[in-house]
Amino acid sequence: MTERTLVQKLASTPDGPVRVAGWVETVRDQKKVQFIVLRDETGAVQLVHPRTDVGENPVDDPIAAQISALTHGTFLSVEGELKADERVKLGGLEVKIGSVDVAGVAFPEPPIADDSSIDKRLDWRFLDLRRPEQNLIARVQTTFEHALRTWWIDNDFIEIHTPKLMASASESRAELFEVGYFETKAYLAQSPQFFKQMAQPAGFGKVFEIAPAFRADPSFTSRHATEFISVDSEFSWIDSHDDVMKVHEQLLIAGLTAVKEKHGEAITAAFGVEFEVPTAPFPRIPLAEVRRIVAEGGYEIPRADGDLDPEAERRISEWVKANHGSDFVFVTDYDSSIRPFYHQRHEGDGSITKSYDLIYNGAEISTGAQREHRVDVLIEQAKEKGLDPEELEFYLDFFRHGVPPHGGFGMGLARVIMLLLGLPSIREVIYLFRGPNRLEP
Ligand code: AMO
Repeated sequence: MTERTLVQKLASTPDGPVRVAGWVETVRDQKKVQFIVLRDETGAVQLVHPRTDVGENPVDDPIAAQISALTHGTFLSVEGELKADERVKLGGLEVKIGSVDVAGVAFPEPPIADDSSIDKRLDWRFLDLRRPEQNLIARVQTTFEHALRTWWIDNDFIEIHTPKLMASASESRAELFEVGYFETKAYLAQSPQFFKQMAQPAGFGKVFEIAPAFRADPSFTSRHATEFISVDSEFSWIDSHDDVMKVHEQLLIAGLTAVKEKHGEAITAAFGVEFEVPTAPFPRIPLAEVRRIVAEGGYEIPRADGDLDPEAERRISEWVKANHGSDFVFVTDYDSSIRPFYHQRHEGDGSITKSYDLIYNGAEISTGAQREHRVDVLIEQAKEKGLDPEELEFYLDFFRHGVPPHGGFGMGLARVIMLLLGLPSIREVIYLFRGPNRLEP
């Protein structure tokens, strides 16, 4: 049997015998000639079968009968003759069918169409993922993750895998998933926060992890999932959160450069987005200043001393784009009252933390900070937040046996991809979305 050629490779394959395999996108069953558009994971190709003139006896053209019976979505393997032909709109080539081998028949009525609602499409996610745009999203994410990993490895970071089953909360008591654990109970990790920090007293220096995180967040926004991939890094010997931001922006530049090089044109064709690779340094604006800018722009943040709401994020992003030409902005120096106990506070002004949120194209993608590594201060801050230091003993021990100053960040992978491609929801970019009312498929 002729070896299978991927559709993408046909353009560089000489005319002659080939075998292609994929699923039926369309069939045009005409009187004299039949066409199939066959798609595989790399693209689509036109297959052609000129009907044999069989007069009153159509069974004498068994291939024609086979093609007429094909349903949309059926997986086929086809042997035939490849021929370059400029007149063919789809890729300037076609394959004249020699034989058709049906591998997996599809029901005649596809359960979803291109204009189905996102919920319906997610019900049939494996069919939805056959769309070329979905294939591209998955490739963009692959390239992005690979580039991040390469950057970390080139810069001597160690990859860690922290447990997702935990005895206590990792971010906050709210939004915690509880699971039965033999005679007791466990919690799903909301973040690798404590254990990536543990790598610092462990003497690892610089670490990263790309792994799931779980939040029992009941909201139905376009940017929240109950399970998401968290891109995390943590490293020692920093002087402030500015050192964390420097790593963060270099990492993102590496990731976006790779995506631009490999998929820039395809992204523009599929999503109409012409994204720019950012340059360092990204603008840095303290939160107090952001509040002022947003207020001057005529928007009242609902809670004056609270976090930015989505509208404020959108507005500061717009302002930064207009005034600094940047798609990214680090909003720095968050109030201690709205940050976790482990964020280090400014010397001389304990009301603000050495922390930041990174906003990209209008929405938060990341939180980072220098961590408090002085155990007495850490205990005080935990108590102030209403936490019981006894429950945190395992974590506090990290800081009792020698630890360097350190910091890091966590970044939501799906949010980055969504905002990069200008898509309306993370549901579009997550392989299988998990939300309050979605556990299947
Ligand atoms: P934070 O809670 O801000 O910080 O989370 C970091 C980033 O993770 C993403 N994210 C989510 N993505 C999808 N669905 C969710 N429910 C969800 N929740 C969070 C966001 C967010 O910016 N430990 C700290 C990070 C650190 O300081 O290192 C943390 O988890 O993109």
